[in-house]
Amino acid sequence: MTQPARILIVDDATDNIEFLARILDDAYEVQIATSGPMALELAGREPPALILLDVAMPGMDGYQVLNALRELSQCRDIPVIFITGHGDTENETRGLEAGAVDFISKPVNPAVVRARVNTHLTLKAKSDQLRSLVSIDSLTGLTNRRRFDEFLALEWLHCQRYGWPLTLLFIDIDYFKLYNDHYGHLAGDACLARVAAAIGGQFGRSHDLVARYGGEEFVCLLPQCDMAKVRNKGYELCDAVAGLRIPHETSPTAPVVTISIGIAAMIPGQDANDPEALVDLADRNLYIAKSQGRNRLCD
Ligand code: GH3
Ligand code: MG
Ligand code: MG
Ligand code: MG
Repeated sequence: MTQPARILIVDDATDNIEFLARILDDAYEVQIATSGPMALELAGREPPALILLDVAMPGMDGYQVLNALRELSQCRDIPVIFITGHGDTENETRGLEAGAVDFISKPVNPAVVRARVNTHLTLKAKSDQLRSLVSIDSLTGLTNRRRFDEFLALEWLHCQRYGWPLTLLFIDIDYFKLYNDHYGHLAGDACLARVAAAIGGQFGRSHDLVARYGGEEFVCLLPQCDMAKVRNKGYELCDAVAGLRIPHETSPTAPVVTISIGIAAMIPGQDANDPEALVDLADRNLYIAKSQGRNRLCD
């Protein structure tokens, strides 16, 4: 059985809260906040599937709460429905412009609340599904280049803000053109998928990102990692791929498929101003690993 979606109701008036909660609590898990700061605290800790947000609240009003939510990366995409005063067109327009997905006027009609909540949860699930489809490489099942570029840009800013180092491993299959020439392009595709799975299988931490960067090139982005550990990870990756023992008769390096790795580590904003510098450095080190004989890493 799937968990019911969690809805956060934010309102300063307890009778409003009780009324809304009663409408929704048979189909959803309902969570309550009686002020803006409390809503931000709850949503920031564990983002709900949707937020019903009262506009008129003392202290922090609904618009301020919405703005603050959009500043939190984990809350940025939560659909927010405003609850506004009866026939209050000005507030409704302002709410939609501020990024609310919908508004519901008081006095609240139970059927309307249920229908709108349901619609927005369905839309959100569909857009999440689409987003994951456009982020995945279909041959290998790894994150694709497009998503990697987005993730790298965000991670770069994040590390820059906190002064944390960011590490990139740039991986390239050795003599893959010769592999295709000898075994055919279809066998090449199958080989790519197996190598990708072996690389992906070496990463368990949820904040490490492994992606297919292009053709037979892969990248691993590791936040907050010291160089000794990163080097070790690089050796493990080389061993994992060579350990697949995929025959490569025409490779001058070894009779099996191998990879080479270039490593770069930088403190964003201190060592360089943009993330391309990190990719460039890893790529230069990859080139050195290739020229030193392949099936190795260089940092
Ligand atoms: P090096 O050791 O210097 O990296 O040599 P290499 O032959 O691997 O390098 P090169 O960049 O010349 O060749 C990469 C090859 O990867 C060429 C291309 O046909 C192949 N390739 C790229 N994408 C795919 C793919 O999706 N499927 C298959 N089968 N081959 C691909
Ligand atoms: Mg109110
Ligand atoms: Mg290449
Ligand atoms: Mg290659």
